[in-house]
Amino acid sequence: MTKALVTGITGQDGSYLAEFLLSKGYDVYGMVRRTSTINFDRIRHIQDRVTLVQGDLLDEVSMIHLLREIRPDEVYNLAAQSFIPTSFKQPVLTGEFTALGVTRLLDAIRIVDPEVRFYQASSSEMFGKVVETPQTEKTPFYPRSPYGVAKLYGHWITVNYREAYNLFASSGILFNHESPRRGLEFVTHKVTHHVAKIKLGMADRLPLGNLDAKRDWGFAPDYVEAMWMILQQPGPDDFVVATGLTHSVRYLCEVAFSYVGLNWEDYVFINPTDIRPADVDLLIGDASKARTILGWQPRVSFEEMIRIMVDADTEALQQGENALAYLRA
Ligand code: NDP
Ligand code: GDR
Repeated sequence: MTKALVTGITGQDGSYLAEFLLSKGYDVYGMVRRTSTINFDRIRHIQDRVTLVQGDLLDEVSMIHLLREIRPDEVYNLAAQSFIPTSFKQPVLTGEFTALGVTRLLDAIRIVDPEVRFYQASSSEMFGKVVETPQTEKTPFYPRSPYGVAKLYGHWITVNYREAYNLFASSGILFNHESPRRGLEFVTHKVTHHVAKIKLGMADRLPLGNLDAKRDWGFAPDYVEAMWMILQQPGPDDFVVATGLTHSVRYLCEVAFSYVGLNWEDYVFINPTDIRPADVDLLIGDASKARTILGWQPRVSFEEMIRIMVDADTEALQQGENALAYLRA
């Protein structure tokens, strides 16, 4: 049985990746950090089929112990401080988790078992203030937030450990991907959750920041499949994973509100605190390499995904539970 260790298993991608690996017959281990209140909402339905182990990206020794105990064949590093506004408020902590955390894990792999196949969750945020459109694996980087800078470090240290120590260390440069399991602070889920609340009479306004920002938004379950495909290749490499389409936050509002028969302009207002010190205006990925080499392609369209998210939020709110309640088995 192939063994996989997933860091960040309690996050959006970790939960979908764990499900996907289980469906492929993997023995799945998930690294979780110690908290005073446990929040396993996203993995509750698979908790009895995965093994949760304690560790932290800040603590290299904890990861050395885990690798020695588990002896995984594949390691997926999805853990990170992943919210960009928080990275402006906590830039040093973001660097510790999202940048240096990658080195700690790679070093632990080098010490314990250099044969491990390693996946790094790189991000389209590394392109930031884009110098070329659409963005490919060869597009120069220009990050626009402490998060983007930290991800760029994580990306290059992965390349460096591949070249310096001959590790099977690959990265997926994933563009934004969303789902009903997305954190409520990210713009797609913020919008769909508010739309559901407004429709149900539980809210009457939606504060937002930059409506002109454009993103290449895909569906998270499609994207975790690409992560697995990247580690099944004969050698390590980097791949852009994206839909090739871009939409504005304004269009996101139009799609979500019109789905429940409402006009977004009646509810949305600009909240200055939701505007970032520096933003990324436009992202659109060219995933030709992933399509050709991995045979990967997205299945769910942006509009369909937003409708899925509005429906999931509406159902959860109608059940009188919190927005993630429908994830529980
Ligand atoms: P989430 O924010 O939903 O999940 C982040 C995960 O990291 C959580 O499980 C969190 O644990 C864990 N974590 C955070 N800090 C630490 C730490 N110090 N030690 C151990 N675990 C930690 O992110 P997503 O699932 O959306 O994204 C997965 C990865 O992909 C991230 O690295 C993100 O930066 C990257 N990415 C995401 C994209 C997207 O559009 N979603 C696009 C491109 C890249 P806890 O539950 O305890 O907080
Ligand atoms: P992003 O996602 O920053 O691209 O990072 P987010 O959904 O937070 O923002 C997308 C764009 O929407 C604009 N925006 C708002 N964003 C939020 N969160 N809240 C608002 O009220 C709002 N109003 C407008 C933002 O300014 C931005 O331009 C995500 C994360 O998952 C990263 O970890 C990942 O690496 C990248 O996607 C790819």
